[in-house]
Amino acid sequence: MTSDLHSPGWWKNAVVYQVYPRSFQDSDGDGVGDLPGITSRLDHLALLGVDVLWLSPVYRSPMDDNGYDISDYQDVDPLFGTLADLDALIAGCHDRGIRLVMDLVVNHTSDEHPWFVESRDPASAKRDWYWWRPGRPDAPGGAPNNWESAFGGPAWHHDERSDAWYLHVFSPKQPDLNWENPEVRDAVYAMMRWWVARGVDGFRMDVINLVSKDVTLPDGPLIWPDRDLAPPLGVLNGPRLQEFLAEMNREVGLSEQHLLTVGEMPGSTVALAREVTDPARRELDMVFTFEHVALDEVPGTDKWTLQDVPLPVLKANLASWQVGLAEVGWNSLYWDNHDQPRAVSRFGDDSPEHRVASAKTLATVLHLHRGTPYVYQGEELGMTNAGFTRIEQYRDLESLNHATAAVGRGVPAEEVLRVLAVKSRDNARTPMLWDASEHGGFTTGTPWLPANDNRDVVNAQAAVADPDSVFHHYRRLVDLRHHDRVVVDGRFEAVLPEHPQVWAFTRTLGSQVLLVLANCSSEPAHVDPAAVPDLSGSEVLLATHAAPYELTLRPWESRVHRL
Ligand code: TEU
Repeated sequence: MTSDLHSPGWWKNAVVYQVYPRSFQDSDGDGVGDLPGITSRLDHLALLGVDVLWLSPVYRSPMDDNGYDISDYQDVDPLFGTLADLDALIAGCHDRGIRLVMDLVVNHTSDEHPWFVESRDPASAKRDWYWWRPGRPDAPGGAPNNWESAFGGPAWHHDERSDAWYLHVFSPKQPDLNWENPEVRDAVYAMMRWWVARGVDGFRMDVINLVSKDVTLPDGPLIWPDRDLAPPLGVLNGPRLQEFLAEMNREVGLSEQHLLTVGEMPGSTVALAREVTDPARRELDMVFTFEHVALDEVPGTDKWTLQDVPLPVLKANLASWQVGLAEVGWNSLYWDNHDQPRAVSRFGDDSPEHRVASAKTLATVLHLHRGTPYVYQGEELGMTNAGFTRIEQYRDLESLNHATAAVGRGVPAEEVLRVLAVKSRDNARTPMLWDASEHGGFTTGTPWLPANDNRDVVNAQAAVADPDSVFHHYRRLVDLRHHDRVVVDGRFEAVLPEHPQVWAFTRTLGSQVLLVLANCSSEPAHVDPAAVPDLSGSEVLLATHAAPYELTLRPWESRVHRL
């Protein structure tokens, strides 16, 4: 059956659904989601109509970063189940015509991975598998350079055993692998082949553009006035990135077997993405850009600053990727994932009055762009941010480290909490809401993060029962993509790029033209009839509101017209 799922370029017609295992469905009452839980909910994905399940990490892990710190790449953590449970999930997906994509986290391992444990011995054959360096007396704290970790604090950890330092771009429990060493790359490729043989259909590659670094490990520019540490720019998009990607593709047979590959690439530009996703180069199928999810931070700072995003800026950013990858390459499309706040709270209006329409309109806009859309669990219900008001409610190490550091620098605690409530990764990690019961049907025990308060209104059971729900709107969008070639292949053209409220664009394939009109505001918006194609005689394929279809759009009203 699996082979039927793999034809060349199949992922261009596909919609991917991301599952964050910890928060999807608990089956054994320990308050943490698990593999049997996911398998028991596959009919929800089938009803939505998605083609691919991307599974965030379920590998053995000390769970410092919820499984993005892996201590055994070829086993399942007991918290989530067993390898047999994973085989059952893969089979359950394939039975429904859904492919399964694994999260591949190979920029770093856990510090408890046997490779790293061995490498702590300076005489070990694995010493060079990681970035061990002597300290530098003139660098902050005596570390090898001035890099700050993505989770705060220095990116180097001193190991007393050999009086040397190792690099960790993320937490100290996530030492970076040294991809310059061919043995490291061979070990990674062998592990990937093992998963392909087990039946997985592709890989989402965690921070894959960090695997090639500037080997001189140069100090970063000091851009933060209050810190002596700098962003580790030398780890991004290194000189051997494309060589490594091509080698991986060849050695694992990624393109050859038509497996889906998507590289998470913070700091990627359109130009780099175009090269990396050029099918002729056989590197990756698509990448995740970070540009549009960084627009709401103050430039030159970190993510913990708030800035309004004028609609023309957001539209222009997505349009630049559409245009840049129009002839060569392919886009991924996303609002949400396990690291981002909830889209309806961030880009929409999560008030009771506008939540449903704004969630639908954001979905319409995204899914009508050219590229492969990704839906993050609960997005299809219009799930909102967590609404935490106390630091004790947070579990994410990035959020907690930031709070400690910011308070230490004198930022008032209320201000820290205000920003966390908007930006913390835990906003996306509260339990999936299945029904209106105490923990939203996620667990019979005590959930590791509390279920959102609005589960009486926002839950899958209610959404499936209501033909006008956000869920059924997503289902129609998936269906439209599956049945209308113009959604997949049509050329993108922005309309009204400067309009402060309306997101409008056309998609054209041969004589077929679709026009998307979306009011991305909570006020009525007027569209000048002279500025858009003639709508008379057009067919409305999908809309948030019932007719009449006028050029004054109601708050968060959106429509897809076939001209
Ligand atoms: O995230 C990569 C990444 O760039 C993070 O710094 C991300 O931007 C940050 O969490 C946003 O605030 C990936 C994973 O998606 C994330 O969950 C992991 O924590 C991280 O890599 C390390 O594996």
